[in-house]
Amino acid sequence: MDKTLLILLGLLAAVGAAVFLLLPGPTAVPTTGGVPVVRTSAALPSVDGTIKPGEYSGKVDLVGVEVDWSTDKNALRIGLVSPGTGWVAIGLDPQVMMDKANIILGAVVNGAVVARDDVGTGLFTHGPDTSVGGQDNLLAAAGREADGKTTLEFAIPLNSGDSADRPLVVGQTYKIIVAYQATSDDFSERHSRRAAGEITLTAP
Ligand code: HEM
Ligand SMILES: [Ca+2]
Ligand SMILES: [Ca+2]
Repeated sequence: MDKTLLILLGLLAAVGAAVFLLLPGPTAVPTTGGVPVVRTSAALPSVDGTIKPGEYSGKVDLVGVEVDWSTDKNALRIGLVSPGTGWVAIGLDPQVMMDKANIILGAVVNGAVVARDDVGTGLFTHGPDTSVGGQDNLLAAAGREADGKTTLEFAIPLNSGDSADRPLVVGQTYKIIVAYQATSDDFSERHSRRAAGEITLTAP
């Protein structure tokens, strides 16, 4: 083989190895949201738009909205069932009223789920994390509308590392707010009913 070619090949291999070593390793949770890519196992709730009995470890009812939740090492999975056909939302760890809550909203529009990672931007306002320099950290979302009810299931990182979110710690109890719209899928439409409660994140 030609000597220059050998040197070139050697160089290529060295550069390849260097790039490989410099690449960041796989992170536990992706920091950009979007399409469902979630590690699932039989023991974990699957984000498929249907909540089966016993699928989640915790459950509470707030103004007619069923809230189910489970944690694993890195993620919080939530299932919501609202008595309406509009949007449904949960806000985690608000400071005052809606402010600073990590709000996830979802709606089923023409059979497809639309979900967004928001933040409480004031006492009665919220907006996408991306509008305040944060990221949409939804790992997965699925939904279903049937018999006048809306089911939303989603997963988020316990610690997104996002400036718009605060880390969630297993073992802690957090205040939550829940709201739904009876008929409108428009996230800027105010709730029909809303309530506050709390959840304790038990170990997986
Ligand atoms: C554009 C959407 C929204 C608007 C315009 C809005 C507006 C308001 C307003 C005007 C109030 C005070 C009056 C009332 O008690 O009804 C309120 C309270 C409240 N909202 Fe919203 N809201 C929106 C979305 C949400 C979402 C997505 C959630 C939950 C995830 C939520 C949770 C609450 C709660 C829990 C309260 C009561 C706070 C308290 O009294 O401590 N809201 N909202
Ligand atoms: Ca958020
Ligand atoms: Ca976020």
